[in-house]
Amino acid sequence: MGYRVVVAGATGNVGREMLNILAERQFPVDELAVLASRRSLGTEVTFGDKTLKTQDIEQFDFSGWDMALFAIGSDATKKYAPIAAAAGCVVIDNSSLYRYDPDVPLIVPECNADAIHGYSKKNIIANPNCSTAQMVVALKPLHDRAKIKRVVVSTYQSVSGSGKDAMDELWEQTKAVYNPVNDVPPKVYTKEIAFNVIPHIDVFMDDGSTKEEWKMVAETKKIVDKDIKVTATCVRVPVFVGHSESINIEFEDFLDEDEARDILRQAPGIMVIDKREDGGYVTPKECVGDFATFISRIRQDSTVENGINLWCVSDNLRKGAALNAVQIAETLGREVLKKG
Ligand code: 2RA
Repeated sequence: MGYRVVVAGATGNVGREMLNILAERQFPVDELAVLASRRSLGTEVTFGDKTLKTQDIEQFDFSGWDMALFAIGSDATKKYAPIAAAAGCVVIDNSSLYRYDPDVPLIVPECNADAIHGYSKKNIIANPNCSTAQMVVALKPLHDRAKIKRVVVSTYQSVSGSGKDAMDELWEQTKAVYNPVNDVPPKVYTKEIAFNVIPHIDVFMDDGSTKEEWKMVAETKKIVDKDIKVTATCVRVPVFVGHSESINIEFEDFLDEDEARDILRQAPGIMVIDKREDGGYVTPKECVGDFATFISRIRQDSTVENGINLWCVSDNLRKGAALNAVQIAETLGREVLKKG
């Protein structure tokens, strides 16, 4: 016996990946409902070898459904998550709405699966921000061995993190560079993204950081350890899918680069590709469609007493969103609901 599963936001980048990954990982689905806004009503989506028509989330009755994977943004989540939760359907939410709520567990299964038992306070579980998810998968095993004091991270985030319109904008602007007649002014972003980088993701905060950078700090503290100091600079780059991160880590205790590499090699969800030669590292193009968080360029930072630098790449639609949400669903099923 399996689960009655809802995917809300099934026509978006993340919603479609949720369906792909539920099928790829053969999640025990007895029945599946795919929901969308009225604007996308009736759109067909695929789940394995099946084609399903989206239903109107406004009219949907969540009672009797085991779990709902939400990829509908914070505003819609604010309206529908409490309705689903009150109907007894556990919500696994990809928006940022509940991530910082003390009554809602924020889960990356490789890091803090046990925290899932706190879901029953609101019947909601939060999925982290994409740039946080891939980073904490690397930080947690190293923190367990040598206690992290401080993290300095620079991200190189793909446009799919902003959705389909941003991917179209990159594509059209890139084409226009070779065909100047069709000037494509910025719409999703504040500046041209083709052949450019933009040091601004989400809104600016009072201290000069952006909300994306604040999220990485707050979420790392909630998932790994509240005492870790994190400072982030989040940058949008002209890549379609795949977030990259340059991560500098300072530990309480010394950690040799070879031991760090061995720890990461054995850590769940991580693939180490790290050779000090041409092509001995991962780039975003190579991570697309993969479940793994790839780690390269592991090396001592000799400018501080106990420092390590590394390069981290992962498919932001997968580990950064849909895969992590499905892994939460797997953990919920295995550890809590125990059907199937
Ligand atoms: C981004 N992390 O990359 C944000 C939301 N997905 O745009």
